[in-house]
Amino acid sequence: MTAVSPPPTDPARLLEELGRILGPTGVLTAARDMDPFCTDWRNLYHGRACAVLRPADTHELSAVVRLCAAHGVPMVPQGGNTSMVGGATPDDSGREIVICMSRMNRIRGIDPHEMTMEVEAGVPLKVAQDAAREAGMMLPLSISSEGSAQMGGILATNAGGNNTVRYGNARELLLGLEAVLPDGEVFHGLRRLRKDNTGYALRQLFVGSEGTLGFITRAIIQLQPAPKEVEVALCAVEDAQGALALFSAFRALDPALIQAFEYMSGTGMALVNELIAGASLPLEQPAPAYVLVELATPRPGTDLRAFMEGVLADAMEKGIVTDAVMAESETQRANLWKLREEHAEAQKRAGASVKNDVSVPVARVPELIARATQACMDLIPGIRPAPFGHLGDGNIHFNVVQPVDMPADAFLARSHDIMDAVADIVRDLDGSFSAEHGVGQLKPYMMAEWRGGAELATMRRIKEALDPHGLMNPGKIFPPAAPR
Ligand code: 2HG
Ligand code: ZN
Repeated sequence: MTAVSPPPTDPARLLEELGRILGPTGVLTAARDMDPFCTDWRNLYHGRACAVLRPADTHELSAVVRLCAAHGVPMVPQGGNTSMVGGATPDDSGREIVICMSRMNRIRGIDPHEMTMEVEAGVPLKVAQDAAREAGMMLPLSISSEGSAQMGGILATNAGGNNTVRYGNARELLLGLEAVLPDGEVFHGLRRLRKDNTGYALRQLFVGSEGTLGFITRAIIQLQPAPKEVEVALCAVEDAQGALALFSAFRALDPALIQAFEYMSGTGMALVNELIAGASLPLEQPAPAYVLVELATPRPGTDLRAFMEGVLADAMEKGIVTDAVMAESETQRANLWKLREEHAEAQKRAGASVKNDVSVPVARVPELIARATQACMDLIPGIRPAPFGHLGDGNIHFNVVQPVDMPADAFLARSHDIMDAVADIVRDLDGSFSAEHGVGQLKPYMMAEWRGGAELATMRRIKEALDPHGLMNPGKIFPPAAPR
């Protein structure tokens, strides 16, 4: 990779010029104003920035990127700052400029005939979901951080979440894209065509690029019809094998109905129950593991409830499910989802934890969970494995929480031992070390081993072609290049 350019010759002049473009509220330089933008959600990374910029539209962004590029200043794009891998946090040199997309937050239109929505990058996912719902449709992407996570970051990281099992990842929802390239030029790809074979699908290059190729500024997203019937159940199972058997039972009958199929460990659920206000397990007994399944259909009169009851009754008869509860109201549905969505927050409150956002072929999830649990317990006695996640698409958050009596620092010092032990098993099961959270600055060291050879070399060539001076989100995705 090309080395990052030297520091700007005249930072004061640069800031003055940036202020002229963005106005006084568009440039933050006081440490207390910049702090929230320099620390990640997990509190793993504490950077320093030369400034935080808040452009209001593509035109302003393009102008400031052009200026930063001319001064050789590295730029860190930031949306809702919800990265789990430090993907939006600057380094600690104080040379990087964070460019925050929050002011570019307009929904520019919803087309009911095409069933599309045009959004700016800084629109929070929840706001976009609500707008789709008000228009009688659905934006089929749901993640725990949807109140804060923004559409630009969601696309830049190809976020997945709870509905991937049915609708795919963010990539699959994308029809058109506008982006600002590392030199400030605007890439105009805001088309809404289902068929458009005109060479490389460049818009997809930005999806999953984690801000290393430019700034996503606007996008056209495919919506879906609003569901007319929705059913949610929480099921107790003995283990992940039982969870997989239940998934297979639903899938065999009608895979198109499965909106979400989520796995939770007994340990993780106990933490949610204990540490999250208002969370309470609506089953008689705690279980070793749980499934949250959501079915939905846009067709009224389907009697989804009878269908779900039938599948669950059969699974109980076969001993696959030991107990289950189905939501009977919108409030109950939200309460069941709360038990799942608060897993990350509960684990944060439980002490230090190590996250492994991994994926394997769906049928191998039980083996992943069994083997990784054993490996972690062998590594650190008393460790609390609390795996959970999107079983329906094979993405498990194999997270482990520190032993109760171990100092957090001592536990975190073992992070890479834990990550490597889990990664060994994931590799053995033909999986990926980064399923939906991305590589960020947490995992670049794994790239050479997992995506080495032609794959990483091709990525480097694309990066060098678009960002020859390495100014876009340095230190993310790519491991430092070996000296030539
Ligand atoms: C989720 O599925 C998020 O809730 C967060 O992807 C997962 O905390 C995590 O590891
Ligand atoms: Zn997830």
